[in-house]
Parts: sequence; C-alpha cells; structure tokens
Amino acid sequence: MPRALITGITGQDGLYLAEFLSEKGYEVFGMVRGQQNPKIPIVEELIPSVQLLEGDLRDLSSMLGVLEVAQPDEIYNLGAMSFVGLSFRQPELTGDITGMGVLRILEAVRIHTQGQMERVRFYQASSSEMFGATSESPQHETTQFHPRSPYGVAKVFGHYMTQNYRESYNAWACSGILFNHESPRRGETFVTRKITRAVARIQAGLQAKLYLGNLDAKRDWGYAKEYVEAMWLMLQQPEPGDYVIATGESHSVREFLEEAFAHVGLDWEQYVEIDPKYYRPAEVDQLVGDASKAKAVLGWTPNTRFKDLVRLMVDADQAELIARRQGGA
Ligand code: GDR
Repeated sequence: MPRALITGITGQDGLYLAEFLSEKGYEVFGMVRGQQNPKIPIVEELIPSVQLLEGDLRDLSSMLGVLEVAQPDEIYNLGAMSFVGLSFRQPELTGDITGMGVLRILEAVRIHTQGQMERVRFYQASSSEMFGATSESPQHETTQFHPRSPYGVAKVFGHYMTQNYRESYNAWACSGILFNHESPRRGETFVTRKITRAVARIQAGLQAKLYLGNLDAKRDWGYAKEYVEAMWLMLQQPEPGDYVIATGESHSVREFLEEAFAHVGLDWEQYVEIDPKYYRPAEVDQLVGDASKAKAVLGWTPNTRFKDLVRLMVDADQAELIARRQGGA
C-alpha cells in the first residue's frame, strides 16, 4: 500500500486530496500543527482512515519526527499561510511558513532519506500569484515571475528551492503552478466563497449587504476537486517537472458577482458595497493560465467551467444554510 503525507490537510485542497488518495488505496498521513485546529474533526469525519501527526512547517525537527512515522512514498506540501491580503499585514509570518517552510521540509526529506532524495516523490504547491504583474499572457511554466505580495514572493522562494533541491540533490520534486481553484470547501474569506455564502444568506434574509474590494481583478478560476488529481498525476510520471494547472479562461470579480446573484434571481448591484479596506497595497490585475503542458504530458484537462463552478458553489451554500436551519443551528 503506497504511503502519502499531506501538509495543509485541513485546507480545501488537503481534504480533496486526502479523499482522492484514500480512494486510490493509499495510506494517508496528515501533518497538523496541534490538536486545536477546529477543522480536524472534519478531516476525521470525511476520511476516517487518515492518520494525523503533529508537526509544524516552522520546526524542522518536528517534521523529521513526522517523516519517521509516516515513511511516505509521496509528500504533498500544501501547507502555507495562503491568504494574499493577510500576507501584507503579516509579511514575516508569511515568509516563514509559506517560504522557509518549503526549505525546511526539503531539508527534512534530505536528512530523512540520508541524501537519497529520489526515494521520495515531493509535490510543492506553487501558485499563479508568482506571476503577479507579468506582461506575458497567458502564463505558462517559463513565464517570468513578478510577484505582487509577500505571499507571492514567498511562493517564488519555495518554487525555486524545490527546483534547487532537484538540481543539487536529485530530489524527485515537482511544482504545480495552480491558478485559483475554488469549491464549497473554500475558506470564507476568499472572494468566491465570500460571494456565494453572501448570496445564500441575502436570499434567505439573513444578510443585507456584501462588502468587497476591487471588482475589476480578473482570475482564472477552476474547480479544486479536479485540481488535486493533477497533483497526483505529476508524481506518477517517469520524470519530475513543473506544470501550470488552469482553465485558460479569465473572469472578473464583477462577473463572478453577476453570475452568482443572477443564479438566485437577484441583481448584485443592489447588495454590493465597496469597502476600501479590502483593497490590497499592490494588486494582481489579471491572470490566465496555459495548461497545455499538463494536457499533453499528464492527460489532464479541467471539466468544470466558470458558470458551472459559480452555480455549484451557490447551490452548496444554500443547501448548507437549509441543513443548518433544519438542525436548529
Ligand atoms: P487570490 O484570491 O488573492 O487570487 O489568491 P482571493 O479570492 O483572496 O482574491 C481574488 C481577487 O478578488 C479581489 N477581491 C477580494 N478578495 C478577497 N479575499 N476579499 C474581498 O472582499 C475582495 N474584494 C475583491 C482580490 O483583490 C483579488 O484580486 C488565491 C489564494 O488561494 C492563494 O493562496 C492562491 O495561491 C491563489 O489564489 C492562486
């Protein structure tokens, strides 16, 4: 039975990936910072077979302990401080977890394998935020980076470290450059989920207004559940490499609003207000990915398109609200 270790297992992608790998017959281990994380019961409920181990991306020796128990064949490093807006207010913490954390886990693997890094397959969650203000469009694996936030800069560090360990120590390491990917499991502060949750609540009479920042930003939004399969496919190839994972379509936050409110028969302009506190000191105006390498090499293509994604998220938030009301919460 193959063994996989996932950092960031309590996040959206960690949950989908743990489910996916369990279904494939993997023994799945998840690294969690402590037993305090309120999402741990969700992991245990969704994937009862998963084994959670205490470790922290800020603490190399804790990761050595995790590797000793898990003895993984594959490692998926999804752990990060992943909120771009927050990274401006906590830049040092972001650098430590999202950037230095990658170096520490690679070092832990090097020590654990006694220098035989090719014995463990490693996936690094790189991000389209690394492209930031790049002038090239669409963005592909060799597009020049121009990150626009402490988060983006930290991800570039992690990306290059992964590449450096591949070149220096023969690490079997891949980076997946994933563009935005969303789902009903998305955290409530990311713009898509913030919108779909508000649509459900406004329609149910529980909320009057939705406050947002820049509506002109354009993103390439895909469905997270499909993106975790691409992570796994990368680690099944004969050689490690870097891959862009994206839909190839770009839509503005405004378009997302229009689609989400229209889905329940409402006009977004009556409910949305701009609050400057949600503007970022530096913004990424537009991203759109070219995933042709993933298609050609991995045979991976996205199936869920923009409108379907918006609708499935609104539907899920409505269903969740109804379930909560029926449960008396
Ligand atoms: P992003 O996602 O920064 O692209 O990074 P997010 O959903 O936070 O923002 C997308 C765009 O929406 C604009 N925006 C707002 N954003 C938030 N969060 N809240 C608001 O109220 C709001 N109003 C407008 C933002 O300015 C931005 O332009 C995500 C994260 O998951 C990263 O971890 C990941 O690496 C990348 O996607 C790919």
